Amino acid sequence: DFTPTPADKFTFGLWTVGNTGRDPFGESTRNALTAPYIVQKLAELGAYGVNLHDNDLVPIDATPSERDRIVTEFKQALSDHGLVVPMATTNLFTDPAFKDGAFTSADARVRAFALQKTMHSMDLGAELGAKTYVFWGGREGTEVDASGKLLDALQWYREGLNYLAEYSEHQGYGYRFALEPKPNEPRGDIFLPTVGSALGFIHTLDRPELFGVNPEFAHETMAGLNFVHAVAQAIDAGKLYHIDLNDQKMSRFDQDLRFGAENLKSAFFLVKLLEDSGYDGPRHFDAHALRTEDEAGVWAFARGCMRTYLMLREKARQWSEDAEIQAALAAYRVEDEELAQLTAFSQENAQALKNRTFDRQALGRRGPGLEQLDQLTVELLLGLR
Ligand code: GCO
Ligand code: MN
Ligand code: MN
Ligand code: MN
Repeated sequence: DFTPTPADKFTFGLWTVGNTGRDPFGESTRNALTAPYIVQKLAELGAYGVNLHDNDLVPIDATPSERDRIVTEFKQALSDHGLVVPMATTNLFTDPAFKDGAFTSADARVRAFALQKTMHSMDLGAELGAKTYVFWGGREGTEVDASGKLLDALQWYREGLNYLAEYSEHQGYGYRFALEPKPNEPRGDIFLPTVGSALGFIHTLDRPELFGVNPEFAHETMAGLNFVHAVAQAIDAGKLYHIDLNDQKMSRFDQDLRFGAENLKSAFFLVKLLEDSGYDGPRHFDAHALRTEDEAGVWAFARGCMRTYLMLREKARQWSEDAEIQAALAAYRVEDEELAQLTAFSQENAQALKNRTFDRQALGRRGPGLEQLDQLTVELLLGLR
């Protein structure tokens, strides 16, 4: 009946369901919720875990004893309600110190402070049991490139990540790091704007094996890209370490809509891809309830994210068992044993392939049946098959 259980591995950020609806044009529309209360409510809804930035839980100016009290209460709530913290991250964007970047600030003091803050946050995450550590470079970027720092910024970014990976290994934390690309907002242009850029950058790090990506539906969509393709490339590279699920109208400001609220068909192919690929990490919803909503609307939003995922998972199962769809899929692919031989490279095979005659007109005439296959998919999604 599409009621989630912890086995489904659904997670939310404290900052997501805890969002009070403030935006650049208006004040909060709902009251803040305490972290232990969020834990209790998410557990009641069937979630698996909760993720956090350091300052979602511990205020940036908390004293050590305040920190310890807050963390103790939070851990108590986690154990009372059976929730885990699979992922942690650092807030390197709210404080004005980070207004021109954290790891990529032109000010060496800010860069060192960003390392310090992240190490403390990694300590907190490890204490809470997190195994994945996310780097979302919200302020890493520019509005104007008159700074002339682009090449230096990438080098600073690399040094920062290398340093923190070393720290994690020395502490025995065993974190896997996930870079989260975003094209813009809050910066005019954020460094490493897409999944492809992040994947390329990872191979320039000292320990690339510790780094993967945390792709977000909204972020690739803002860039006008196909999110499902981005996730497929991350999976192909063995780099899908985490995923941020939400929804977004293409090319707009960051909307963080409820999963499936906008691009239902893409959401379906995404769920199908994740399930078929054997991805076994958390299904994290980095989305926000609409600013119009009260607290009841927040829980309707959270329940909706999870139910939609489960309904699409069921649809993916039906799709794989639908005889007509499977027949159309089978007809779409053409295999040829003789050509399989010839396209295995050797000098002789290459020569034979060059000499081979193809019926180019026939190849061009073939209808692959994609209209019918896609229409069958639409009908299945609409529940009319
Ligand atoms: C955004 C980002 C953030 C990050 C979060 C965790 O658009 O604001 O998606 O929500 O995911 O900071 O790193
Ligand atoms: Mn986002
Ligand atoms: Mn956002
Ligand atoms: Mn995100």
